[in-house]
Amino acid sequence: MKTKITELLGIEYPVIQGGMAWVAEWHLASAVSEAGGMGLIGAGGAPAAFVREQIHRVREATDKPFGVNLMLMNPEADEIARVLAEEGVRVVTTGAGNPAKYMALWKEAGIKVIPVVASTAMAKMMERCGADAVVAEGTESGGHIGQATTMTLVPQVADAVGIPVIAAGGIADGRGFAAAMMLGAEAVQIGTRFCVATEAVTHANYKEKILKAKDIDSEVTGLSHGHPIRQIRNRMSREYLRLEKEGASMEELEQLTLGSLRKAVMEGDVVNGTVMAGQIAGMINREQTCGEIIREIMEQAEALLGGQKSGRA
Ligand code: TUI
Repeated sequence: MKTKITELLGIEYPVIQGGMAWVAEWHLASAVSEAGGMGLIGAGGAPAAFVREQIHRVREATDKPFGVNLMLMNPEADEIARVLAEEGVRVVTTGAGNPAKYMALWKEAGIKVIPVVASTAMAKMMERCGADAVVAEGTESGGHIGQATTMTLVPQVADAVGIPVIAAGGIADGRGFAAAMMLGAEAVQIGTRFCVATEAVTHANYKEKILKAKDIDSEVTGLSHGHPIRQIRNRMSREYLRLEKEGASMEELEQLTLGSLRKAVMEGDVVNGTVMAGQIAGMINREQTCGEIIREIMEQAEALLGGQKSGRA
């Protein structure tokens, strides 16, 4: 399937992998890219040297295009931004902030820059700064989220900017893909389904939480201090919400969740750790390889978009 995004990025299918902290390292990124999508290394909160090493690992594993997601709250964001330019990474996506100050550096290095946005205002600002495309990420997504739903955000961002729009949040199969195209997207970004991919190093306990989750098993913490995080309900999320209701300070809440994503993803502590995942987790019931996931989504989407949907008219 050819779209403005497959052309821009030189990929076979308009499927971008989410830049999930801890989960999106070289195994997953290279597997998604090998399967014809756009694999991403998620810098998350990692140091710059780790990100550089991950870039080298992906290059050893695949010749296909891949990118890096820079989480802008990373304390080494400035250093990582320089590493991405030095390494000549083809594509950079950004999350959880405004990447304007890195734009000139990255454009000079020939990098395609795709900020993740959660509003039309941010999308327009990014277009003015020289972004090549934007990811419009709805509140259905896992992790750090905005307020607008994918259904409302994607068409409004598509109307607001001239650059291509990638839809994210609540998309995990060919139906979601086809719907995103109808809303004006040129590609989709998928996180939660890739989080349980065979190639993802996500701990088996974390994968199981996603595979067993039902439609309403996620909740949002951090609304009171402006850093909302969607995660699957567990002891940690309940404790956080209890403290938040009692008016706990931001410092106290930060202390509670320090290292909690790592604890869940790497150590498999899905009771006291933070299990970030999107609302679509309820629909994800099988671990599959990245190749199987992408093929399944594209076959289903092409049947729907080609008007070949079976059933009564
Ligand atoms: O970045 C994400 N999702 C994330 S990052 C993350 S790592 C983390 N770990 C622990 C605590 C906090 C974060 C987990 N999930 N998605 C992209 C995204 N960006 N969603 C929303 C935004 C966003 C929000 C506000 C982008 C820009 C923005 O602008 C604010 C500004 O600075 O003007």
